[in-house]
Amino acid sequence: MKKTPVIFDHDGGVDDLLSLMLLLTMEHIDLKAVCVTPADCFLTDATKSTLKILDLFGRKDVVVAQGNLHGVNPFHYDWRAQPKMVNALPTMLSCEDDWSMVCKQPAHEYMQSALLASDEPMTVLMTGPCSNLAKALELSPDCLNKLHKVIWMGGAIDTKGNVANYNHDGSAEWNVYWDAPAADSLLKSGAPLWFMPLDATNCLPISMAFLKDLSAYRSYPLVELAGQFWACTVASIPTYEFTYYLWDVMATCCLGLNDDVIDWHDIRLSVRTSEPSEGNTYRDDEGKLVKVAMQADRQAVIDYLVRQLQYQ
Ligand code: AGV
Ligand code: CA
Repeated sequence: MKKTPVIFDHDGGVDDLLSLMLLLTMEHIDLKAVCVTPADCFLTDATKSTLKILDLFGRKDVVVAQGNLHGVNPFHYDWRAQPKMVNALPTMLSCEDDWSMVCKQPAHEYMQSALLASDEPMTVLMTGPCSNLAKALELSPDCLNKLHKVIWMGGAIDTKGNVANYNHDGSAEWNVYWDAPAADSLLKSGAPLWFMPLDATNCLPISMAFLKDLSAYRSYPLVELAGQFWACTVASIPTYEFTYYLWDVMATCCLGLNDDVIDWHDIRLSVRTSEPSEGNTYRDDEGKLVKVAMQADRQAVIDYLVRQLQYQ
C-alpha cells in the first residue's frame, strides 16, 4: 500500500497531542516530521510530550522541529500549561524523550527544506497557527508544487469565533487570531487549503457523556490514555469559554475518514488582520477559493476515533 507522506505541525494543546497519537495509529500515513509551534503551549513541554508520544509508538524515525516564530496575540498562559499536566500522567512518565530526534533547524526552515527535497507532493496537517508553513512559502514559493493538501484546523466562517479578548469582537478562531498576517499570507499563496473551522467542529464538544461512552473501551491502552488527556482539560478552561471540542482531532480524522462523512464546500475566503475582527475568516468574492468543512456526521467521526484508539 502506498502511504501518504505527512508533515504534522501542532501547537501542543491536549487535542494536538491526541492528534499525534491518532496519526500514529493510521496505517496508511507515513508521518515524516512533527513541527511544534510555540502557540497554545510552552515549547519545551510540548516538545517533550511530542517525543514521548513518538516513543510510545516506537517511532525513532520521525524528525521533530521546534518553531521559533511567534504570533501577534499570545494564548492564555493557563491553556499553554496543559502539556505540563499531560507529561505528569503515568504513561507519559514511563516514556522516553529522546532529544536527539530534534533537528537543529527551526521548524519553518525544516519545512521549507523538507518540501523542496521531497520527490512527491506532501500533505501538511496543521492544528495550531500556520506561521511555519506561511513563512516557508514566503521564503520559497516553489514549495507550493510540493503540497498535495494542507489541512488546517482554523477559522470560523458562518459561526461565531472563540476569541474573547480586549479589543476583539469575538468573530475569530484562535489559531487564525494568533498570527492573522501569516493566515493572510498563506491564503494568498494559493496553497491547496482544506479548512476545518469551528462551523464543523462545533458538533463535537467534549462532554462528560462523551467521556463516559469512551470509558466503556478503557481496556484499550490508548482509550484510557486519551480519556486521561481529556480529563486534563476539564479544570483548566477559564471562564472565557467552558467547553473543549474535538477541534484538532477532527481535522486529523479527515486523513482517515470516508469522503461522505465531512461536508466540504468550495468557498472564497479572506482573513481580517486588524482589530476588532483580527483573525476573522470571511466569505469574500475577491478571496481565494478553498475547501471548507461546514458540517460533519458526528457519530461517524466518533466511531472512527474509537476504532483507531483500539490500536495496540
Ligand atoms: O481554537 C481551537 C484551537 C485548537 O487547535 N485551540 C485549541 C485546539 O488545540 C485554541 C483554543 C480555543 N479555546 C481553547 C483553546 C480553550 N478553551 N483551551 C485551550 N485552547
Ligand atoms: Ca491546537
